[in-house]
Amino acid sequence: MTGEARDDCLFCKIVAGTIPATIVRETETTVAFRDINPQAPTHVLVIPKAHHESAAALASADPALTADLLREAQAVADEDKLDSYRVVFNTGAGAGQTVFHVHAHVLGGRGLHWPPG
Ligand code: IU
Repeated sequence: MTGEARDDCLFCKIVAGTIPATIVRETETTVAFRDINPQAPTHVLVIPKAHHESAAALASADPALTADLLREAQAVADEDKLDSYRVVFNTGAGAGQTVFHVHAHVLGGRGLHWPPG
């Protein structure tokens, strides 16, 4: 069920501390950690501690928690002193989602082109 930790979910394991991650911020509801395969000087993933599969599922289940992710994205940008940054929610395998525990990619520290490809 959405919201409950899953034994087979890598990001639930990062929340639980059983898989290592370079955590940069933690709140009551969220964890932010550096992506292991960074695509920009700042590439941080902000996740809810509760398991939700996608941004869409999270927005339906818990709008306040969705807002927490976006506030934390700004906090990450502030800590890394970014004037501008991009937040990406890959949603669905066709869009590149590989981990089905919702995560906001926070990218910055270099020029970011549009369209992203
Ligand atoms: P995606 O949007 O689902 O493709 O993003 C998953 C990201 O999780 C991807 O950028 C991976 O490099 C990253 N990641 C990580 O930071 N730590 C991990 O243990 C695993 C994946 I597995």
